[in-house]
Amino acid sequence: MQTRKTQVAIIGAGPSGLLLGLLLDKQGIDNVILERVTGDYVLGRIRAGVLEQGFAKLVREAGAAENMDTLGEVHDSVMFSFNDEEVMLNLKELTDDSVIVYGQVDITRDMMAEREKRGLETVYEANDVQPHDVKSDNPYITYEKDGFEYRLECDYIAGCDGFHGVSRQTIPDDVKTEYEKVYPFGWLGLMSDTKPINPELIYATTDRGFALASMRSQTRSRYYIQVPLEDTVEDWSDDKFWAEFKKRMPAGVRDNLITGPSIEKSIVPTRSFICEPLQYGNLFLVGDAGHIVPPTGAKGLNLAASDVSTLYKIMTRVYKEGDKTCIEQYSPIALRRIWNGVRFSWWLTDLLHDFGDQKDEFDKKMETSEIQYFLSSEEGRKVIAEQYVGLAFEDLK
Ligand code: RFL
Ligand code: PHB
Repeated sequence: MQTRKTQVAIIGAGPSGLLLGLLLDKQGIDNVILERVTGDYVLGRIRAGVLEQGFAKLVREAGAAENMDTLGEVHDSVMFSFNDEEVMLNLKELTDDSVIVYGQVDITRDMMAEREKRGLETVYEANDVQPHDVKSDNPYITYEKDGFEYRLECDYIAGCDGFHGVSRQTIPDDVKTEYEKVYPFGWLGLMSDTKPINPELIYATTDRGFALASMRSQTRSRYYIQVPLEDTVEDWSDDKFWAEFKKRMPAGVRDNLITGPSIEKSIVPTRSFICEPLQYGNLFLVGDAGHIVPPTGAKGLNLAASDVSTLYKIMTRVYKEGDKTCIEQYSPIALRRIWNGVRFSWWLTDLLHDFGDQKDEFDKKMETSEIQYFLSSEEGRKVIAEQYVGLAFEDLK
């Protein structure tokens, strides 16, 4: 067994781990990332597309924003539609803020490249990653790579290993509480190299179910439709997807749809999940490792960013000022913003999707009435817009 040392050991080279690693490095804090799969595999996961300005600011601070700031598109508005009725939310007017459309794959690639440029170590294809003694002052991680066993000693462990990672499992069951809601549908996503149907994103509610028109650029579209949980990608040929998607777009934009071969198609289940607390001794859960939201409000990656922001400020204080008491602030600060994001995603998911038998005619009338109430007044639109662009990050005490 070979033994090595670092200050912060990071498990997972997704956006959370990479962003945290770059920020810590900027503060002179040594870190190593252990990732289970290859870099190419990480980049093969097509996920988020909408970044809050708070996330973008952190990426700038991390020194990986050049492409995002030149290729990312600033969106000042977002459209909601209810069958054929269109409602535009002008984010800029309502909040003086906006979002950036730039793919998770691209931001991940940019951060990987920056990490490599700075010579920071990422161990890809690290197997059997296992944190140990996380309650002690000398935690360590064991892993296997290319047939050799390693022991990575550290001061702190950042569990950035996503929903299925090992970090959360390290917190004993009698210490943690997990809150979960599983929704009765999935999202079928299709990516194609075609011009987007509309300049702004469209969140569309119809009698046939929900649909979302998003994009990665002016030549690449990302579209989603709500599908039954039992459906598989094989049930959906490209032609079938395009026909159904078109029917769910509002009449005013439907005819702008340009179709083409899919370059990716996948189905994701939808759920809300939160683990409390997010800190156990010297182990911290960051991003999807500690919480999941349905994609409706585009909050998953953005919540990961606020976790990273809090943890990196804490680590900076620990190493620069020698103040270890602040580590207790991680879980309460991170969770306050997470619960807000979870509530917003749950609310939008509830109002915009078809819940089939789970909702009766009365429930449906209540849904319509609630969304109309919010969208018909400036105050109501503001409440939606300020959550969509993202609430401010909380500072340490
Ligand atoms: P990730 O991205 O899952 O990365 C975790 C990494 O950890 C590795 N790993 C391990 N490594 C070592 N040892 C182990 N035992 C390990 N177990 C796992 C994994 O291989 C992986 O590389 O978590 P992270 O970094 O916290 O990032 C979270 C985001 O990926 C996620 O929240 C977003 O993608 C959610 N999301 C969206 N968020 C937004 O803010 N805006 C959006 O527009 C948005 N759209 C989406 C989304 C998620 C989607 N899916 C697929 C769930 C759209 C979709 C369709
Ligand atoms: C995406 O572009 O993939 C996307 C955009 C907004 C969402 C979810 C996903 O709410």
